Amino acid sequence: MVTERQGSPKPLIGRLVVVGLGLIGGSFARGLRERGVCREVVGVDLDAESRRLAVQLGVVDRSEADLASACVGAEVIMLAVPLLAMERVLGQLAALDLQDAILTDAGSAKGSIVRVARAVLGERIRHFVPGHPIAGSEQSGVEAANASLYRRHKVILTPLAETDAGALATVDRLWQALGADVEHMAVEHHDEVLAATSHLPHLLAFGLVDSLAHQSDNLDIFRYAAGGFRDFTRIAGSDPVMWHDIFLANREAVLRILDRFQGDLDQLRRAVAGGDGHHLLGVFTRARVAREHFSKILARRAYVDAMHSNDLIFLAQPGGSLSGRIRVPGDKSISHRSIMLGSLAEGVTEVEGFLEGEDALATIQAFRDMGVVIEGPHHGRVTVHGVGLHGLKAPVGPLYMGNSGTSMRLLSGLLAAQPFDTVLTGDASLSKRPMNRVAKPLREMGAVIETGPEGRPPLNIKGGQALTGMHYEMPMASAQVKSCLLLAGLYAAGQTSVTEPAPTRDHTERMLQGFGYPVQVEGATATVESGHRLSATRIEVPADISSAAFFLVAASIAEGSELVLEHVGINPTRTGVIDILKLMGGDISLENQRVVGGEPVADIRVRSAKLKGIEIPETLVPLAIDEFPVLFVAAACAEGRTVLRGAEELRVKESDRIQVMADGLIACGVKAEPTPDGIIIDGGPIGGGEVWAHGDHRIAMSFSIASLRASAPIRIHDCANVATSFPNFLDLCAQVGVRVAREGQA
Ligand code: SPQ
Repeated sequence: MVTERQGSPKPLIGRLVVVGLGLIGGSFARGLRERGVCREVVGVDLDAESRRLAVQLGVVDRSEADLASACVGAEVIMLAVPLLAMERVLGQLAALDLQDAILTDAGSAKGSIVRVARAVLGERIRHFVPGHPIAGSEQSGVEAANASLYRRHKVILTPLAETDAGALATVDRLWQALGADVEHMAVEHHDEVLAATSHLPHLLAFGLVDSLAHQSDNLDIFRYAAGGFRDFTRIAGSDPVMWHDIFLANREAVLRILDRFQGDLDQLRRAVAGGDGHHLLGVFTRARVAREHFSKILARRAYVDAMHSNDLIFLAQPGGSLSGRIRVPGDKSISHRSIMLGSLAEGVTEVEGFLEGEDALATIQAFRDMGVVIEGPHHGRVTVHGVGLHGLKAPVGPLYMGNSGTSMRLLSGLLAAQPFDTVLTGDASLSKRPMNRVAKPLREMGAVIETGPEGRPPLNIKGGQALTGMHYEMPMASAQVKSCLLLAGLYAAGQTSVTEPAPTRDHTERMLQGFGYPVQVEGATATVESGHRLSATRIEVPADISSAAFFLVAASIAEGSELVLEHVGINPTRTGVIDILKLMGGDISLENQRVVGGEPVADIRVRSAKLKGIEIPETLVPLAIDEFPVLFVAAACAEGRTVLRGAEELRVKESDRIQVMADGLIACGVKAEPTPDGIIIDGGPIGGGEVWAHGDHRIAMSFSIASLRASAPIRIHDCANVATSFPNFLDLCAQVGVRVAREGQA
């Protein structure tokens, strides 16, 4: 069957010659031919049957056995022969008059090919563009040639210093025409990377299968081999000749990674022999999350499902009422701090009720990167094997904080005092948030910190500085700044005290005390002194009032609702949302109040109520700072006008929460007017509409709740980051009667 060329765009080049009509060369030829990228595609292969099939299948226009006659008038020559045949083919090509033909190749190791090319091509090396498509299939031969093989696959080109820019651009365009994602890399770097990511795993798979096959009880080994063995050794089914070529061609780089791996393997062996469970647990817990962690960093996203990294849409249906009893996930602020202080403590800290949201996971990962062994989270249980105040180790790369401002700001205080350098990075949203609020006072304590432009991330923190305690009058009410400085104060000479202009959440102060570290709190000032230790403890994280807030508003605005939220943290520095809703006429009562692990907790009963607009007292702003997006929804459902002032901090959260909420409310027909430090909202009917969460979890959830009083569906874009603080939000919504789901899954 001959495949017809698609359309007839102007060809990019004249004659393409593909030497080697296997899967790789055949797919390159076929893809370019079908797309009309070359005026003629000529195939060369020693095997007559491959040549015949290539023409018959439409992979090439014609095929030749003789390299010299095939290459007459060639504009681009692609070498897709086995690695160890490259030397021979390059030698033959060097003897031909190829004019200005561009040479390129598809070999999996580059150093050896480049060495040969330099030796045989002389001046013509300028026209050589080494390349490596990272694609393949278990099938082989020209019959498997697939015009789409390279679509969305990486192709690495390794241009040399002398490579002609025009030649490189042409090869770039050819791969791009096949839909490949082309990157450039130095030859040595390519070989190092591939040795680690591809060659070493193949060596291990071949080696393991062969080693087990040699053992006397080999039949039993293979008979009882389960999925793990099959998964691990799948690649031992690859083409032995091709892999033999690769290992010989990329010998130096493979040996380097193999030696490093052997060192790590020896350490594992010693740990097994010596019963060193701590080492084993460290390796296993880190490895378990490493793959996912790195893909998150590469996509520069928060810790959310790659499938939904771009635009996860929530579709919220109008109307409904709420009933039942639910427990929302653990408090985010307390979860972060449990990992930080647990890591710095001496002994093993057990955490219950941990929030398995993406922000708190970023904090766990950061401490794992600094050598702390952390088990879990599993059903909210985390075990932190503390290393003491001076036991953190230098991470090998930047610490990635995803979407989490709390992780970045609190960690900066801690890291400013470590003996090693660190770099803190984050996703697109976090990279826009102000960090001078922590960098400036830390510098006054002697820290050396560089920020990105305008005081934004990344933060480059120079280690080995001797910090000195100081007194700091915070210009803004921020628990993150306060906590950052208190953590730095654990290492600074003398006392460090922080005075806040208004009360903010005091989880750091409470938890430090819970770990046995003395903290003095007098009025608005908290003080720590270095020289004490943290002792491991048990932490029970209460349910997050910031997550409960969505349901407090939901049950208040949806007629006929009655809901109980269990075990919610009601730390007085966090209960502004309850106070504000009560001032608006909300029907909320606290039941079964108790203190758990130093934090007050209650079950909260909420019933629907006729809300009225109010002027929100400015003293309540820091106590409800994260709940304003959903309080704006309450205001939109209230009778009369609600006015918020003194809340300019809302403009520097995961999004500009004043503007983004105002835009969404207006899109739903609500009268909302943003002001520099707040908003004015006139309650009234809510229509349906299309709104954008701008990657801000709290905005996405707030508009989901608004639908309860909407007259038509609300479509909410960019909701993936809901997973940063409230991973099971949609499930709990469904459980209590809020009809919101991922679009397409209602
Ligand atoms: O961690 P992050 O991204 O800064 O999270 C937010 C949130 O809405 O979840 C703020 F956007 O919460 C902060 C909160 O606003 C968590 C926090 C803490 O744990 O110390 C303190 C508050 O921030 P700030 O800037 O007022 O100190």
